Amino acid sequence: MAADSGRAGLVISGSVRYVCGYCSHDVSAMRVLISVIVLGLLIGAAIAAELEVRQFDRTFLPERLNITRGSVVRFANDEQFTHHAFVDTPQFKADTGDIPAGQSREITFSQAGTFVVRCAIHPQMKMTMVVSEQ
Ligand SMILES: [Cu+2]
Repeated sequence: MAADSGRAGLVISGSVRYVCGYCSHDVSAMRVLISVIVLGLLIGAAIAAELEVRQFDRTFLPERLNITRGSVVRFANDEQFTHHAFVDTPQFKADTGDIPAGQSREITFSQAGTFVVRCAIHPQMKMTMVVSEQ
């Protein structure tokens, strides 16, 4: 890198640090920024994964999930046959309809409370959704 380009190595504390030619920011600062973005995406994915219930082996996984009111929970059918998910209580009712093999449907839990989610096709399938106020 030519010294007269204005992007020459900058000597700080005896080590050479280069400046990005596009944005003039220190490259090591860019690395930190990229790391923060990647970490944010990973955390975002982890949070999103928490609001997913999988249907497998004729069970809901997890069998109990704590969420806040207004959360959208995705019910994903990992099995080779159709499942379903519904809540039918005086306070809150929701129904995904049939969920074909390999597909998913969402329910928005708009009411706080503790609700049993069931599959209309397999009566033994149930899980508990604990919905707290935000
Ligand atoms: Cu089922």
